Amino acid sequence: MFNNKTIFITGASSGIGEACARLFAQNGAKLILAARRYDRIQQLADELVKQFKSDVLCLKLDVRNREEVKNTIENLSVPWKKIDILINNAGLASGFAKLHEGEIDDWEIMIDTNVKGLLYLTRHVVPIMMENGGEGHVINIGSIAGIAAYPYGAVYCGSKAAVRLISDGLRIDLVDTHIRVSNIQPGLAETEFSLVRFHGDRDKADKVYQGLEALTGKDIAEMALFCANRPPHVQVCEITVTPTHQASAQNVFKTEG
Ligand code: NDP
Ligand code: 8X3
Repeated sequence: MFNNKTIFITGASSGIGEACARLFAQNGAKLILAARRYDRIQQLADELVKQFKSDVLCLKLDVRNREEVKNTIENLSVPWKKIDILINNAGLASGFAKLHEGEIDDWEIMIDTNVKGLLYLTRHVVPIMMENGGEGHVINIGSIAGIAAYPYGAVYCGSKAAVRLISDGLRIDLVDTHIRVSNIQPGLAETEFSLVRFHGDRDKADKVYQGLEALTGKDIAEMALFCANRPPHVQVCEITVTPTHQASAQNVFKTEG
């Protein structure tokens, strides 16, 4: 389905990004996998090469580092420079606190990754798409946190609200091209997300998903695949997807126990 298409996935070392890598590989795409944990993406690449004979390029990349993003993309060799789809997935919540009691370092990490990192990648990849005849697709992983704020999440929610409007703005800027822009807004998905948010506290992380059948990374990857394989005249602007027992960020039905 994606033969000869190159998909650049940020945050491919875990969760939704890893699931996107697996699903797009299964569907014949060439993959550029980026993350800070190089060993993880290398291991994933080895698996995908074995399983699907995929063509994979691994990049150790911290999306917060503006120079690193610029140099990495500029230095891509010719066959890899034709990027068809960018999945801006790298992101995180760091901390869970009232804004006036929060750790400023947590805010810096979230805004630098979720907002500025996504902007840096987009700034350097979209011109490549423009050079490729104005064809391409930017798929951002936003969140239902970007639709309505919830307690103890003001900065994370703000960062994902930014992703929502940046996606809308980019779509406006590219309206006279064939480049599509999609914003996927998941609800609770069981990945390493909560472990990262609670700074490695496994008990707190597990409690987030207890009593609920949460989404999986694969569920979200399937949304990305759906956006990507629409006919060229169809642009999926936004998808909001939650577990069946989640109606909004704050309205979740959980079973006892
Ligand atoms: P994970 O923690 O499992 O994965 C996050 C990924 O982001 C990792 O691969 C991590 O790689 C990467 N990442 C984090 N910081 C950086 C950085 N500075 N540079 C490069 N890569 C980075 O969580 P998810 O898979 O759940 O999260 C993926 C996206 O989905 C995020 O944007 C998140 O906000 C969003 N989301 C998640 C939801 C959920 O409930 N899980 C719901 C809604 C949205 P590494 O550490 O190796 O760099
Ligand atoms: C992650 C989903 O509801 O924990 O963006 O913020 S939520």
